[in-house]
Amino acid sequence: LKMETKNSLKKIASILNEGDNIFIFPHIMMDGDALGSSAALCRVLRSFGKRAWILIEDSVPDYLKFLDEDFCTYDDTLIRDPEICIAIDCSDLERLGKRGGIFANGRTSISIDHHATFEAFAHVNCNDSSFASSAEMVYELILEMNGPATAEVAEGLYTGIITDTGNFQYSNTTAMTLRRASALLDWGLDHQRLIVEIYQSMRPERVKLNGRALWEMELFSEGKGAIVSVTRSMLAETGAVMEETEGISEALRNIKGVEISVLLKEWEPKLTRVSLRAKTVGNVAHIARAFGGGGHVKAAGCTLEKSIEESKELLKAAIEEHIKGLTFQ
Ligand SMILES: [Mn+2]
Repeated sequence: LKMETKNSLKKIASILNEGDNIFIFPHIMMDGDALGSSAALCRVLRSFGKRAWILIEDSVPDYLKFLDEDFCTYDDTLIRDPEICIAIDCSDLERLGKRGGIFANGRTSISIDHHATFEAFAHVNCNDSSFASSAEMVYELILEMNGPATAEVAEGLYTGIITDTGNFQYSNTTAMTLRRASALLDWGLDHQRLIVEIYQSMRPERVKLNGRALWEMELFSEGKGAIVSVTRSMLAETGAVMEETEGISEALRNIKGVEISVLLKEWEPKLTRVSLRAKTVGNVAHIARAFGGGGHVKAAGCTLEKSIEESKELLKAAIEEHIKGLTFQ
């Protein structure tokens, strides 16, 4: 049975309008889009007098902490019998981590997502990869709900938009993305403050780790592939944590001629997390899928139960193969 994946946001708005006890689920290892969209929606639901919480299982990254104004909880008993469970920015059930069972307990479950590799897992699914961010879908949802157009709601949505488009650099950026962003500025959003919170509040350890890791980058496939590893020992050397590798694969992709960049993270001795980025014609969702992962055409990821060295060889071979099949303009 193939599930309907293109339910309308209008339909979701009417379901949310009917419910009073709502759990929101961003994906594990939340990013700016998952948490920003969730925070905006949570705020709107509460403004209507509903009980809404963002149920999480891992920590809120430092650069996003400003978004959590008592929205996030680890306590799944806060709402005993949720009428609605809504997943945001989750391409499949695995992205809910250990919360899958709680999600399924919702009398109505909803999923809003913009990943190209979506697999329906809720009662009501709305997946549309023409949106650059889930935040833009939630923006449209909030309009359908006649939610308050305030600076506070705009903050979460704008965070989702800028982080998922690389500040409007990525090819997923559309005219509609810019129109929505523009509308959010009209809502009174403090753009400068947001940029400082998200991008200009790094720990010095993080900047050091970036430099340490990038120093050992390797180019392959005649300079079209670039790969870098972050090992546990680099963390010890610099005092940074693994979450502070965000942005390293983008930095690699900035190199002239590089089409595909890879960041390998030594999560455990036999567990390597991989971030993949493509620049123009490459499709990293395709590569990630071959290793059981997924994501977007130009930004994807996967996890290998292998050492960082073994993972590196496997990824390099797969990317080399992929690059050979590409036609560059
Ligand atoms: Mn997203």
